[in-house]
Amino acid sequence: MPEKPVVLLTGFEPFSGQPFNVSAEGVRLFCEGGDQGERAELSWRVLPVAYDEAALRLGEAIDELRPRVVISVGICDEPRYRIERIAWNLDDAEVPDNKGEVRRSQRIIEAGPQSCAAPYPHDELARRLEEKGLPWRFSESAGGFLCNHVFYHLCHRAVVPGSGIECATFLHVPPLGEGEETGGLVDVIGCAVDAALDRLS
Ligand code: PCA
Repeated sequence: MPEKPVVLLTGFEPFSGQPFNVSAEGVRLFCEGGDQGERAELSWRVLPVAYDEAALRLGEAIDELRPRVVISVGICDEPRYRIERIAWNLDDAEVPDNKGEVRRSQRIIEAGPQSCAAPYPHDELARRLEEKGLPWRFSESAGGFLCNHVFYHLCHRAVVPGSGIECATFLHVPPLGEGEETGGLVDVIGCAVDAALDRLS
């Protein structure tokens, strides 16, 4: 039997004084729910909301797990799911990260391209969300904070020939409080993983 593809999902720790970040809960619940266990080897990590450390942790997880699919998840302040398609080589946010670092107008990877298109079947994910009646939109910017930072590192790494990563993308999800119903979120993550797995060669 061929080896199951490894799928890495990441969420974030809380930030800006909030007690909870549903992105971490979402990836955990999805992986522990085990629905895709037949098709893939699922792993999840919670990334710190700190510029240098987040990129480091993501890189370590990729080195360790050698995933073919990586889907990163973070919260936004919209009441719908945002399918991010482009990562920008720019840290630019007013708010400090969890280590107190503020970055304005700073390139993420000095020699990297200005932007990176995520290698992922976004239209296929959109079709699945539409089918389930989940609210969504495409987005061409994940902002200037940690979500775009991680997304850019991910895309930059994925597009290097031989990276082993065939599908990578970023999902922005509505914020939910602790204990609020996360059913929709787990569904969305499932759609995102399925769309990627169906695309693998
Ligand atoms: N959202 C933030 C960082 C972590 C998260 O969940 C963002 O949109 O950049």
